[in-house]
Amino acid sequence: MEGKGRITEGMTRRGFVAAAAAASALAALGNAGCSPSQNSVVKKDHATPPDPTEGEWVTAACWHNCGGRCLNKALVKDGIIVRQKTDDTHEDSYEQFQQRACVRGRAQRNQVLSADRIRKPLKRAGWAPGGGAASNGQMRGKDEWEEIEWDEALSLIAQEFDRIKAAYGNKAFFINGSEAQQLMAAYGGFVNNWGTTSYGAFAYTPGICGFGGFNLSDNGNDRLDFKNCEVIVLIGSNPAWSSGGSPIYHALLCKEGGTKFVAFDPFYNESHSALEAEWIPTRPGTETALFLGIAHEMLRMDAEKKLIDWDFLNKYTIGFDAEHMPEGEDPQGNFKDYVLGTYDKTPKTPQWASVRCGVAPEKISAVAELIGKDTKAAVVGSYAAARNTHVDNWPQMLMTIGAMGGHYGKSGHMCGLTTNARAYNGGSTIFQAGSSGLKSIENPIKDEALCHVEMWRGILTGSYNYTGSSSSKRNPGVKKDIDIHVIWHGGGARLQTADDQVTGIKAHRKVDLVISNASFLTTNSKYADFILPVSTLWERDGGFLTGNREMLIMYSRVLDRYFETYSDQEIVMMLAPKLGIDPLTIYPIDEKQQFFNQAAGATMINDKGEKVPLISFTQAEIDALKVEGKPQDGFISFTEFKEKGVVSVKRKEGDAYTYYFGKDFIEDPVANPMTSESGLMEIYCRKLAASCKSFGFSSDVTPIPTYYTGPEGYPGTFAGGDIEAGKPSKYPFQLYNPHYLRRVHSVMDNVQWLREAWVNPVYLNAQDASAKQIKTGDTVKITSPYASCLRTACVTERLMPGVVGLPHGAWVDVDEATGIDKAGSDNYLYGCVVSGAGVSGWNSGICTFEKAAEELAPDIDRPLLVSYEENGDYAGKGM
Ligand SMILES: Nc1nc2c(c(=O)[nH]1)N[C@H]1C(S)=C(S)[C@@H](COP(=O)(O)OP(=O)(O)OC[C@H]3O[C@@H](n4cnc5c(=O)[nH]c(N)nc54)[C@H](O)[C@@H]3O)O[C@H]1N2
Ligand SMILES: Nc1nc2c(c(=O)[nH]1)N[C@H]1C(S)=C(S)[C@@H](COP(=O)(O)OP(=O)(O)OC[C@H]3O[C@@H](n4cnc5c(=O)[nH]c(N)nc54)[C@H](O)[C@@H]3O)O[C@H]1N2
Ligand SMILES: [Mo]
Repeated sequence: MEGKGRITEGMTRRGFVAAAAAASALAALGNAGCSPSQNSVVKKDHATPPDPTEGEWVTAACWHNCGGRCLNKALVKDGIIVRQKTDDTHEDSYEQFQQRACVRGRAQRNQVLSADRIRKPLKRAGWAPGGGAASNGQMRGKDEWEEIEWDEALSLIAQEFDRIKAAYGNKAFFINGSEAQQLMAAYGGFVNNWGTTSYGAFAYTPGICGFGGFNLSDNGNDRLDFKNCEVIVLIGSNPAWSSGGSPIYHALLCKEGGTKFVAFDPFYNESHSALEAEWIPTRPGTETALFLGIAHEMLRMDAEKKLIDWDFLNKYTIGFDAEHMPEGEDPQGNFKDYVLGTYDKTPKTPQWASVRCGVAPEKISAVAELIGKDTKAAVVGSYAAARNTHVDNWPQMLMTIGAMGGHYGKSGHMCGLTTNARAYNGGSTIFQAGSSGLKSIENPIKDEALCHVEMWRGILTGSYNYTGSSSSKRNPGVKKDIDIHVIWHGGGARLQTADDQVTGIKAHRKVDLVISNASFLTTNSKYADFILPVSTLWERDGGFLTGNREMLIMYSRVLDRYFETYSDQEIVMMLAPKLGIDPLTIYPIDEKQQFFNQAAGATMINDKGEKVPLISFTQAEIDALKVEGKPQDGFISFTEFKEKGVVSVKRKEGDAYTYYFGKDFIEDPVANPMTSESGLMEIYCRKLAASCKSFGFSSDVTPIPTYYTGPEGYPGTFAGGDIEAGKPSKYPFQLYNPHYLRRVHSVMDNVQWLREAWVNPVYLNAQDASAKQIKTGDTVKITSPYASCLRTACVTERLMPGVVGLPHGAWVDVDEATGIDKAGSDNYLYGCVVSGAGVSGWNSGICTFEKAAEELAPDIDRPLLVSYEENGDYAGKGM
């Protein structure tokens, strides 16, 4: 059919790249396998550097969820991007640092203009409306694709929606993505989902037990104070890889100022090496045991060494000892007696802890001594240690250790989270964009919502555990029936990034219709029936991005519309009338006006601590934008902001932005209580145990942070989960997922520059690998209780024995003949293990591994999933 390119097998994007290049990439893998390769097959791209004075530098969005949101500029000449650069808007200094882009940001044009960017809607060839056999669901992920006109695609979708709504009602629609959800709310409602994604056990517990906000690094002081720490104890922290922007720079300044770093981590990572940290290998998900051991040692040594801040415990906490229990509770249930083993006859000694967490007993004692009340100490980390099942009390344990040392509310002392783009720089955001002016439409369906961990199982089996519709209103879990017929991925990467992907694929094959709004043949798209190609932020009118607290980015349009791609809002605007909905009820104002509203409403905290308007506008600027608005005064003119792309502040000691976590509470706990029932830090927290139980998943959380285990994680590596008996299970290794430099979650996995630079191996400990005669570069098959995948080994002393590190986010690539994934998709190896408050246990996996029979090609040589011939015809392959 005219204009309907069929997709052919085996087209490789790199067909035109010299074979020699492929050979050199292979050679690089052979000698490194772990580290960036030295050669570059993309040198061609830089052969004749363009003249940076020709063309226009435009601020280009770097919008991905590493959180960095750094300054990225594109040199546009005659509508073509010829070069990229980063922050040179001011001199880099300690007081005002530059917001510089990372490898991914600098490779962004290779994403936006990638050969596999989808240009026109695609329909799965074997799909037909009507549901059941007509949808031919088992072919999802295997079928061919055909190009289809927008109008035809949206009409087919609308007819199928109407059919399904009439037959099954709105509870048949499982919808992701904010714009798609807005449309579906207007259409009568949809089934939503919820989960703990990043935060793990920090998602629901800190507020209940009085650990302040959990939001991105709120527990750290601001960056100017970090360097006052004598000691920084890291618990799962790798800013060099996973904190976009400046955090590793702030950490380095601490090191240069003489701060000692100690790191509890299964991996000796790039940050540890940069900070010259003392690495203490620690098994994933075992921190509660480890810190019970540390608490034991602080208690044991206190009489002699004065480690515990008793005044702090007595004034600001409840439940530490029998004398400070909440009224009506059994005094024997206090924390101190649990640690000392007074009643359960099991003192939580360093030896007891060591068996569980793998840390040598003498290290446990040494760290206990290091974080006493008279040392300026930070005990901080990311959510990583909380992204485990059966650790719902880890945040409370961490809070307890901080309270024992009195490490809150003062200079050089802190305890809790310091993570993502705001790591090493706590405190509220200085710059904020205004509201777009859109009002959100409430979802009429309030009595259904599936937890990420079990949502695919729920859709597949038709039964799930309902726990309330919002995180603030969890109620006792009840089994409910559900009958989903439509999955619409209007954003996010759920099928790739949520738990239990094997079941997820089956659930996708079961329903009548799957739609994916996407720019590439992502995992969501691969198992869909319609792919609606979305524009990227480089092709939109502008917007704001924020990463660390000291800056705000305003990006602009870099490219015209790319082929036939549209924004998610535009897609909703086109689909709504076909469903009988007036699009103006959803978007009464257009995207240009939304942008202006955000700009005009943007604020900053000035040097006196007052919130003031950020951007000034003249009438001429407003007219040029073709929007409605009034002139206003602000800190920076719209034109200057647009040209620079970034605003930031110059910091100095003692300025209005100085921040110490918990200071207000410490100064006056009555006037500024914590969010717990008592207003204090609850080391004994009745509500925490009750709340975790009410989800209906498991009932092992106790009012004080005690040690308990689940079926996987470290105990799962032993037969019957019995660590002390020591007999290995079928899966004797712990499996966990470091966030990887090549990608932002699943984003950019298809960027060839990054594939070449970061090979995405599986990290294996040297002893473990040599016991199986595996060396770096060998292909390894990793098998979990759920499935297997292939990866190339990176054999290293940097990973502790017994642990396997599979980087997070590779797009699954299942060999349909064997069921084995060739891409190393993390969630292909995770199942449905639900515990406590529904935490996704990304670091709680178990596995075994062996040398694989087949040799895996480097990712750079795996074909891109979709490709267009030079003449613009569609010629990719379906899988
Ligand atoms: N096994 C395992 N799983 C994990 C983790 C782990 O460590 N291990 N980490 C977890 C964590 S911390 C997180 S935060 C989640 C992240 O989970 P997700 O948010 O699902 O992950 P991303 O890959 O960032 O997905 C964003 C998707 O949106 C697309 N996109 C970008 N812009 C637009 C747009 O304008 N419109 C549309 N329609 N799409 C757009 C991107 O191309 C990408 O496909 O993953 C979690 N999953
Ligand atoms: N390049 C890149 N940057 C990212 C992302 C990305 O995908 N890619 N994702 C972004 C997002 S949304 C998030 S939430 C953050 C995640 O950022 P992080 O939480 O910092 O990332 P991880 O790599 O999972 O873990 C950090 C360190 O903790 C260790 N670790 C893992 N599990 C445990 C554990 O149970 N105990 C202990 N003690 N250590 C453990 C790891 O070995 C690693 O060294 O990164 C953000 N930044
Ligand atoms: Mo995250």
